[in-house]
Amino acid sequence: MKLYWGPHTCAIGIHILLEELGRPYETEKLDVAGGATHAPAFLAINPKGKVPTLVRDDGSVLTEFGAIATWLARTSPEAGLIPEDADAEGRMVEMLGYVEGTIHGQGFGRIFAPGKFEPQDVVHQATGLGSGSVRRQGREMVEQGFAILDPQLAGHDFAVGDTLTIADFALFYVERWAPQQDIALPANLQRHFDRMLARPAVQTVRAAWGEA
Ligand SMILES: N[C@@H](CCC(=O)N[C@@H](CS)C(=O)NCC(=O)O)C(=O)O
Repeated sequence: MKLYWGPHTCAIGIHILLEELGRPYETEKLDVAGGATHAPAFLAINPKGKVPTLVRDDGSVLTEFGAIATWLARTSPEAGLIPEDADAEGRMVEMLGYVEGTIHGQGFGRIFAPGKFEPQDVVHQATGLGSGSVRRQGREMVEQGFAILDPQLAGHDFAVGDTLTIADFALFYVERWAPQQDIALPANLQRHFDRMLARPAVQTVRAAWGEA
């Protein structure tokens, strides 16, 4: 299978998951910031124009972080990355949804691409006439999201309780964006981030991405 990824993107969580699972895979790096995901050749693979994109061995394409992570975990059941317990599984899906939809999609989305939310805001910033309110709103949403998640990790090593699940790889990628945007991680999330950084799979992928 083949993972399409780009520097600084959420695809890092899927790349780390592939390493953790020890499954054979290849990768292709895209210049996402330069618009490579919107080139016709890539849109023919994933019309959404997004990474992570996974092309499986049968040629079928899977998109969306949670879907890719779920499929990888379900097809490597020995890794135990999806809890058997229904309540814990529900908590895992809850965390995935909040990280992907709210903290990433709504919060960091406003920080990285304010023009998608309010084109005038970008004009105002460029001309010095405005305050960049969309980015500020995104920042507040991220901080609020982190504040909501932080108590859930109190006394736990992982995103959902005491065992590694696919939610850890999602939480990791938004935690990783925080210091890049000068956003302080609350204490429990900082501990989680540090714990993830110490994992060999994370170090392998960060080295491959030129970050370590
Ligand atoms: N809902 C998607 C979001 C993926 C996404 O936003 N990917 C970003 C990088 S983190 C991307 O490819 N952006 C390229 C673009 O929008 O042009 C998922 O969960 O996989």
